[in-house]
Amino acid sequence: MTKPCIFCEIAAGRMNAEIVHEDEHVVAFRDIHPQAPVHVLIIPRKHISSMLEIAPEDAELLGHMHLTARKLARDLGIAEGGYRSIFNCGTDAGQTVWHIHLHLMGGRSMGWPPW
Ligand code: D5M
Repeated sequence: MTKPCIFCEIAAGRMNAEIVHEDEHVVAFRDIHPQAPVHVLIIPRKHISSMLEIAPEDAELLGHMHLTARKLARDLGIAEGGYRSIFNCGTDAGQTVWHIHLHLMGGRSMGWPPW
């Protein structure tokens, strides 16, 4: 039997996570290995394994993910100082969970480029 997708399990409420937002289309929860004082993952309820797999019909969903990041940045107090929102796509980019997730990070100053 194939292992269930952990982010689908979180979205379905079958696995614990510190949820900070949920609606019909997305769920947002604290990253288990935070890399910044605020580090949240925003995921679609729909299973999409990587950003290579997004389709034209997902455009509205992806826009909603970014609007959710903006809302959470304000709610969690990182909008003023600035925040980073990123998708890692594929192994070289550091993707480890194969269900797309938008990292929302803030609360400290960050360097560029990321290594
Ligand atoms: O990011 C995957 C991220 O997912 C990584 O920062 C850890 C986080 N993670 C993994 N499992 C969990 C659970 N169960 N709860 C919360 N956060 C989790 P990537 O871009 O794929 O490297």
